[in-house]
Amino acid sequence: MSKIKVFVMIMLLGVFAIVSAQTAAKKEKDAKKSTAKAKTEIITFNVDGMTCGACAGMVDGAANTVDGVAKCSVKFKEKQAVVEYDPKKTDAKKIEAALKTTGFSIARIEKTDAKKKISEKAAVAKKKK
Ligand SMILES: [Cu+2]
Repeated sequence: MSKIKVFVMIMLLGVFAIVSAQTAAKKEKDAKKSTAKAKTEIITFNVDGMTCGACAGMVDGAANTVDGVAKCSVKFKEKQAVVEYDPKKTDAKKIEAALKTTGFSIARIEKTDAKKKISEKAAVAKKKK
């Protein structure tokens, strides 16, 4: 075998090693994400002053700037922002502070670890309307 062929083979092996290492790292990251998801908490804020979907988008965007926020659902009609977060990475105070940067009036309503409670309350709220 010529020196060039050996060189090319080594290069190919190197590229393969890098690609598989990256794939492994990505898998690990995804696994971490899913385990983090299992331990999230949900907090609901009352958001006063929103008038349209764009306002809700602003609040949603502000919540998502916080590291540790997994999900955020903002409904301007209900004047509510429901934020799902990883308590190991962030807390209600930090999320509240981020939401306040939008200029809307923000007030913490409740904190619960059970998603079920939220959906039950949402169902009750719907019935009232
Ligand atoms: Cu608006």
